[in-house]
Amino acid sequence: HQPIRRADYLPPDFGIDRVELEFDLEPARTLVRARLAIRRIGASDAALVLDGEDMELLGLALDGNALAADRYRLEPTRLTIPGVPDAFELVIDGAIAPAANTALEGLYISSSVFCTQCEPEGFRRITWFLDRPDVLSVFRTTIRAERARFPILLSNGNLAAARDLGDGRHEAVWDDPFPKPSYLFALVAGDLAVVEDRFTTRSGRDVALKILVEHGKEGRAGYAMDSLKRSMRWDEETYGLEYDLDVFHIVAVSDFNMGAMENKSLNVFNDRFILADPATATDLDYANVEGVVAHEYFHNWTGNRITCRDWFQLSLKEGLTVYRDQEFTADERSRAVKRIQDVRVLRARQFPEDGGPLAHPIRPDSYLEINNFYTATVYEKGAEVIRMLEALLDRDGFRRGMDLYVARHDGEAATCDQFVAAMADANGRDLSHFLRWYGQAGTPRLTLEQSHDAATGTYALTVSQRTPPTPGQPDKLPLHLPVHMGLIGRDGAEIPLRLEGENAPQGTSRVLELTEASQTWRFVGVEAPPVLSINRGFAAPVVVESSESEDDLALRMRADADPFSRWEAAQSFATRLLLAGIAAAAEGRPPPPTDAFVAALAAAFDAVEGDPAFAAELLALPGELYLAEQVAVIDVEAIHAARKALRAAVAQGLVDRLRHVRTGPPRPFAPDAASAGHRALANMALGYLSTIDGPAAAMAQYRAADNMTDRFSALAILSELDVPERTAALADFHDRHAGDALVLNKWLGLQAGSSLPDTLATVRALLDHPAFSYGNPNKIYALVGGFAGNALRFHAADGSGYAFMVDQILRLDPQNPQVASRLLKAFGRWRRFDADRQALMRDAMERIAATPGLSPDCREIVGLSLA
Ligand code: B3K
Ligand code: ZN
Repeated sequence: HQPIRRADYLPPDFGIDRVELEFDLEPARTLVRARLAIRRIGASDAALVLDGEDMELLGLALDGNALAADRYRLEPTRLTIPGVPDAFELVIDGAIAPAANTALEGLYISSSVFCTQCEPEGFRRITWFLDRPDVLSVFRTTIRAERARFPILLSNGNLAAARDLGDGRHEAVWDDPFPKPSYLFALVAGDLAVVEDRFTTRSGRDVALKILVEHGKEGRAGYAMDSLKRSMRWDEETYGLEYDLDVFHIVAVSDFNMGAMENKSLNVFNDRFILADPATATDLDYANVEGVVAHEYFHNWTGNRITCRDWFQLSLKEGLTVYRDQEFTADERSRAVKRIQDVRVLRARQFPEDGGPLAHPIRPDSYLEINNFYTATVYEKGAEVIRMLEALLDRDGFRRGMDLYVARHDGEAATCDQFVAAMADANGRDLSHFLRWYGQAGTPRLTLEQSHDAATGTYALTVSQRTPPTPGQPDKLPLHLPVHMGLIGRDGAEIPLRLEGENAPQGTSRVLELTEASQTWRFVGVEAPPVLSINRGFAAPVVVESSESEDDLALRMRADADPFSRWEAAQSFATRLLLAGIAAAAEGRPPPPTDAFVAALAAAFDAVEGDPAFAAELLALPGELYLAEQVAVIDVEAIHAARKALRAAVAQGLVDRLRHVRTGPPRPFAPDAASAGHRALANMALGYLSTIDGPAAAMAQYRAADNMTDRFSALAILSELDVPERTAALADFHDRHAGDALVLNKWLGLQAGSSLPDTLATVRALLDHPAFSYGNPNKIYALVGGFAGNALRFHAADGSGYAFMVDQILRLDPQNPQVASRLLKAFGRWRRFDADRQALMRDAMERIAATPGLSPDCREIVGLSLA
């Protein structure tokens, strides 16, 4: 396995204009015939080299003539045919074994349903092909299967024909008129229930919407359908982008490596992102269903109509589509709360990635296995880069850029450069400096210098940037980024912002453009030293190193006009105390005084009465992963202890307010954001109060709850307490939901994430529980992944957590390398720990590296991690 490099990109030697596929489906052995209309591009006399893996070749015919074995060369990953004409038809007969496909790439079976996953390189497990995203073809797909077991036969596009074959089998033919790369191909066949609705596009196209789920789960597809319709409307209203076929299918399957897949008109979903009802789904599940349904739908334009030239451009579609789904949720729910939640995720997952051995730019330069690069950096930082363009060009300018991008590249496979060029050209801007974001890894750090001259009423702000080195990139260049800021007076009022040389103030919140290593801005008409509010809305994905006083933080917590910055001020204040507490815990000293913070939090809390969702975010202390990033040497016990101590102090200090939150009449369940906000705050209060009152209230809520959010929140609180109620509630929850895999995954995950000391023993025992299975990625992520995310127990000082994870990874790698390699990333930050843990983690990874037959997926991650 040689690394693939971005710089080596060459256009294909051949195009495939038309693909006709015929499937004779049988779980053990499926026959696939591919009829390809191939045409040489350019003047070379290159041989035709098709990708293909894990298939049996049954026959090859070129323009109707069978090819003898000496006319081609078959190797494990490719099929080479030299001396082909400039235009010809190739017919390939092959056989595959879907029932034996445990990697869940290509054609496989999930609970008796045939389904496919072709992105990024799964199509080459279905037939031999130019399996690269810059080869766009029109597909016709014929599916034949036994009618009783597989009454539903689906592929991309419109149904062209269906007939009975007389022998208990039937056939369906699907035509997709839009040229697409092979990674967007999909096929589904099985016995599924159909939930139907309709949508009329704004130009009057009547679209049939069909969501297919396991029989009996029809009642859990309503929220997904509603989300789909709202997404379709939103894309029309926000970007003028309409759906383009007469049918849109979503199929929910239970065995799926990731969240979902945007195959043209036939999205395939992990069922956890479709199924939701009050008794089984939490508010978070509802929000995830909405977000993922929207994300996959939005790919129809950003991904499918305009696709990627090569996989290095993955962020072209993923960063942009994440940005679009974030904006959809912001419009549908609360913009401030959505921003806070996205920043939390970015800081907990992407910042550590960007600061460790797996750091890579949003457009990577090389890979061994592209599946390893579906990362928080490509997705979430990629979305932040798009968001910065919006901040720099403003909303209208961004929309002009999107319009030009679509007009220029519809029907093409494009690059990130072309996207940025469309943004630049539509706005008459030079964005060449901005492009550095695509090539430079690492999280920039901003430092600030401020001065105020009372005599002239001038306030000067100097912002400096520095990006720490990352593997392979020792020296970093300054980036072009928006500095979204405002100034606040001591009275809490926003100060009008007038830069030196301007005739009049331009609002109270503005976006400055930082392009140099260091830049200074002077504001006039500033009578007294102001309080700076910087990186409002988290406009740039950076760390701001600030030494703001506690008084300024407290002022911003209650008075900053930007709600994100209010939350951010609270997080900064809490982080400061927690870092002091971590140092104290490590040295066995008492924690620092918390009165000033608690008072500021109380005032900030009082100022947001009426927005419970936001109040809940204010009360949520920085997480352990985030805190781990802020210290020189990670001490998981000290982090856990410090956080626990601050939680207790906040509970004591805010006890009256917390109790007040818990009063009031019960509200009937509704999944909307406002109702969810009330539950979020009530459950946040319950968690704090349990540190004072013990388990009784949580147990009472657990028993009385009429929805999963309240029941599961109570269970999560109990699961952190070493009390008899814990055991009782966990047992009850299991029995109540026995047989419901998605709910039992929550149960597995909760136990795997518990901070109680016997967690590893529990997890080991659960490996043998009927609710767990190594064949299902959701269960693996819940139990084994849940344990890997349990910093306290995974990093147990005796190395038991590491040894356990190595066993699990090695067991999974041969059957599903994608899942194994995701779990392996848990070892990536090993250099941040103390010497003993470093040694244990290195030994663990070396054990993996020394395993014969290790997948390229795991080999790449372990290689990068140890380098
Ligand atoms: N595009 C797919 C991801 C495919 C990942 C393959 N390992 C889902 C999404 O981002 O919408
Ligand atoms: Zn996506």
